[in-house]
Amino acid sequence: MLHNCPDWPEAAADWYRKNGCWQGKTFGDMLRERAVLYGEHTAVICRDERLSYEDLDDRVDRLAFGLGKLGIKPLDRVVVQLPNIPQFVEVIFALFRLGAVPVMALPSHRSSEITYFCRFAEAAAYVIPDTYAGFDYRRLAAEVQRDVPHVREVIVAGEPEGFMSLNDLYKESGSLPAVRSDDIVLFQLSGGSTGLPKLIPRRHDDYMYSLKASVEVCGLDHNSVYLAALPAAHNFPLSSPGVLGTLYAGGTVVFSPGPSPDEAFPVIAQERVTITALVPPLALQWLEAVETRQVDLSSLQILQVGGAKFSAEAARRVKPTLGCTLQQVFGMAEGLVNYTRLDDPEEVVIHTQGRPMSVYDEIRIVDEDDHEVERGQTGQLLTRGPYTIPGYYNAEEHNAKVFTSDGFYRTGDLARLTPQGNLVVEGRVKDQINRGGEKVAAEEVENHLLAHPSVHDAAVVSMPDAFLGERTCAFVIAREPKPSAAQLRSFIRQRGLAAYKIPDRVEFIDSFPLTPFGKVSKKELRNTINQLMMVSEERK
Ligand code: OOB
Repeated sequence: MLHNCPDWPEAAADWYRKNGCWQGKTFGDMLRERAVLYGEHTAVICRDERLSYEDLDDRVDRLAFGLGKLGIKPLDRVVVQLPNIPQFVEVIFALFRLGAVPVMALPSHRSSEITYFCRFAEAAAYVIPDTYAGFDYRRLAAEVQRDVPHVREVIVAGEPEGFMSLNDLYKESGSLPAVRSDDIVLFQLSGGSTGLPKLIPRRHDDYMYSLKASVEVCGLDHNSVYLAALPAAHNFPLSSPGVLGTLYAGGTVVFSPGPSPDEAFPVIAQERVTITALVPPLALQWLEAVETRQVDLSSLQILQVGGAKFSAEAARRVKPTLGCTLQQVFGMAEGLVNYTRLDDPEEVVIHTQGRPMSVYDEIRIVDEDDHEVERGQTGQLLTRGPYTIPGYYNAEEHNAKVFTSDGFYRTGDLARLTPQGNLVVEGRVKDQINRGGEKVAAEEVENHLLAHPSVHDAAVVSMPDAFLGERTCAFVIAREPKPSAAQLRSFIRQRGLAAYKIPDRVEFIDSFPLTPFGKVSKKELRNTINQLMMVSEERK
């Protein structure tokens, strides 16, 4: 058992077991069973490479054994930062089978995030590609290993250049340790609203249940072909139903080199993709692109859109333009996932973010005093259930704030319930910017800005954006010698922050507006940037 991972109360755990949510199965077992059932059926496709279920199962066994020989033990944490390539699936399943725990980093993370994950999770190893999207991950790994010496192994998919080659780890298989279904299967990362992202411990039992329920809602089976266009480590393309749900259903996962129409459309046509998932800005791009080119998207049955609010105007265009059913997905790496159903009336699919996928999900919509609001009123969304975590890893103080005494997770989202029981997301109370599905914790960026010698104070807020929905604006009180916006942005980049967290705009200000309690009024700052944007629009 890993320490510092809060568990469900015993009575709740018994109830979820008794009702068949938690079935006592591990991810290693699940893949083995699928290999028996689906043998030569294709599990994973990437460019010209095809892996059957049997091949995948065998490669995972050999890699698990090789990783074990290298010294990776059950419960060891391993930061995995791989793009959408078949090795992504092999590595995580090998770790699952070994009982080691992947920390699901995104390819866009840089030294600031990765060093923190390695340190906080006390990772024993770090798995990377050689290069991806023009970036050399081996340079990043060298920096990480220098700062965090307990990262004993850096394992490279591709040219290892002095590190350990992933290819060399596929050994003859031998015996593997027993893994428990109530162990942690992986750590997801929170979008966060505090200075540092939190680690989300998901267990075999609860994560598997989220796959089972997702697969049922989305109607996946062995004929389904899922295109992984978004970065597969994120909870949406990983498990809703995503890569893992597709394998659970015996279907085929196709990895796209990227999510743009140029990259994804030919793959959809060639592999007869039936379902894929996008964030709203990409869905907009696809809707535009399809108007101007000759593409065969006739195999596509379901387009899932989630991660950020999808506008009703864009939602309305999906069926007529792409010829497939839209499914809105409102989920979170902490657990709860809501889907519009495939047979929902059009108005529900266009105007709501769906309803919880499990009858065992409990939701409450409350006011500032935690009292439930009247049905239909907007309030803060709280949730508890068989696949929503009861607490973050090693974060006692934060957990006391973010979970109620009876175990509900405070999502930080503002939502209301329609008379039919669907949720509509109306905003958020958490100090986070949702940049087209990529979450930016204001405090994390503020802390980096404050590290600059000429920054006296900083406050990061969202500003509206037609394409991404929101972008980030940093308000800065500077001292002499005053830096330029470009200097501050480059300072942040050099501190090794993921590119999507670098402020889109920097505004210098003499003092911050305050709330009656004396806190910085981010609402006022959002109004200020809106007005500045309106003025510059009028000037155009
Ligand atoms: C997904 O997971 P995270 O952890 O990156 O972000 C969760 C947050 C939610 O609390 C909400 O603020 C926002 O992202 N969000 C949406 C949304 N889907 C997520 N806001 C409005 N409309 C939506 N459809 O983003 C995630 C995880 C699993 C499945 C889908 C999305």
